[in-house]
Amino acid sequence: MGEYNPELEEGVGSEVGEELKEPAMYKVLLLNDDYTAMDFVIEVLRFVFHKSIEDATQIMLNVHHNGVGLCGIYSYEVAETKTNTTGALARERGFPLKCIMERE
Ligand code: TYC
Repeated sequence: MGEYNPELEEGVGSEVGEELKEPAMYKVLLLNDDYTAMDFVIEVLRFVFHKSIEDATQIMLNVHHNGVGLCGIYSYEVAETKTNTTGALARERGFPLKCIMERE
């Protein structure tokens, strides 16, 4: 997608040697709401984020109790794809589930 990608930004930070730095990483977070089915959240964590049933259940309950939970940390492109896929699946199923990405 041709959206804003800070990795491609020029100017400040684009100094000699920049290419030797590790690429920025992004947290993908799930937000709690009162309507999304717990089973659906577990499904998303299993199939989009490749979590085991046990880990997916733990992350879902963590979000349910604390309001937010970490799904994983990825490169910009991977984080963006997982965030968008989660949003699309939720919309398709009629759930208000919110998935966001945040620079580490
Ligand atoms: N709070 C939801 C419920 O009680 C479950 C839920 C968990 C929703 C995690 C969103 O990211 C979420 N059905």
